[in-house]
Parts: sequence; C-alpha cells; structure tokens
Amino acid sequence: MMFILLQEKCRTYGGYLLEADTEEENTWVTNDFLIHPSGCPDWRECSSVWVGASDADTEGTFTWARSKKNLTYLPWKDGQPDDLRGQDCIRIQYTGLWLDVTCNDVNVLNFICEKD
Ligand SMILES: [Ca+2]
Ligand SMILES: [Ca+2]
Repeated sequence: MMFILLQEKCRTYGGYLLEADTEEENTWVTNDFLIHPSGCPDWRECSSVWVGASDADTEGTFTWARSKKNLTYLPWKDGQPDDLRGQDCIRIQYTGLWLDVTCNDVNVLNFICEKD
C-alpha cells in the first residue's frame, strides 16, 4: 500500500511522513513545494503531497500515523472528506486545502519526511 510504503521510506531516512499540524506549516509546504498541475511537467510530482495521517482505524476520525493522536488542524477542501470508495488518507493540494484520498493511490509520488 502506497501510504505504508511512504511511511517506511521516511523511517529509513530516520524521520516520519509529513505532519502538517499547524497553519504555518501547511502554508510553508504549500508555498514552497506545491504548484498548480498546469505549471509542472508531471502533475503527480508537484501539485499535492501526502500527509502522515489516516482515518483507517475509525472512519471519520483522522489520527497521526506515528502518535495515533487525533488531528486538530484539518483544513479540508469544501465537500471533503467524502470517504469516496473508502478514502482514508490525506493529501495537501496546491491550494493548501486537504483532500481525503485512497491510501493505495500510486499516481501521486510527492511526499515529505519530517525529522524532530
Ligand atoms: Ca475515510
Ligand atoms: Ca475525498
């Protein structure tokens, strides 16, 4: 599963998958790493990024993969999360707003690892 794979990758780097837990961090990620899909050669690598959280354990309650604590900062796009076909993972869009997405999505490769 893509989500599990990315978490493992971050662990091998001695870190963990992005925990954008404040507006400041979310804005930084959005402004520095994401652009509109029309502006990059490969939209899969520029317009959204994975977040290290999911609602796989309890539908509708998103928790950090690392600490299992509930997310308090959740800047969802209008109409999200919609759990479409069982979406349990999150990606930040170039707008800074979040979408719930399928954890198996292999089309989007962009991810950021954090380190304490
Ligand atoms: Ca869900
Ligand atoms: Ca969704």
